[in-house]
Amino acid sequence: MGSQSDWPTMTKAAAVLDELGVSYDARIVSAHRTPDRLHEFGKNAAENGFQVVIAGAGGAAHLPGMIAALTHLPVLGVPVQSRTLSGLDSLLSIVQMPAGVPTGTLAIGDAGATNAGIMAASILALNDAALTERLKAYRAAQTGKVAEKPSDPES
Ligand code: RP5
Repeated sequence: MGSQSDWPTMTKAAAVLDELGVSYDARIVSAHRTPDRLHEFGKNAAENGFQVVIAGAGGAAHLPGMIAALTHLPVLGVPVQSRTLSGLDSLLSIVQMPAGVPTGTLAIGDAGATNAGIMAASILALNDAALTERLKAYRAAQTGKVAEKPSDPES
């Protein structure tokens, strides 16, 4: 993520990965404030054993696109909800990548972070039968929580 201030959002991705038993490394890598760290991370991510990168950033959110420029690994971008433009700036900064440098772009905010975690797990599950089973169980449990009829709101 681009900043400590992104962590309340990105922790939603971490929570899903914890639940699905996927190991990860959460780091602060700012495209603007720590460009050398960004370059070092992106260039060496595959060699260092990473298989998927979830990159969350807000505002002028260049982090996901720059990581995607530096690695062939799949990069999932999470537009963090910004204070001034509610994350529309983050979304547009991430989603409009030029052809040839794909950055998967999730929804703005918590939903996007949660879905990035699930999507990262589903990519990894392609080569991991045990993870596939955990992912299927996660999805089934989610389905099982949806009632057919609404209950009355508490007064
Ligand atoms: C981006 O700027 C970060 O990803 C964050 O969402 C936003 C604001 O950062 P802070 O000023 O809160 O550190 O680089």
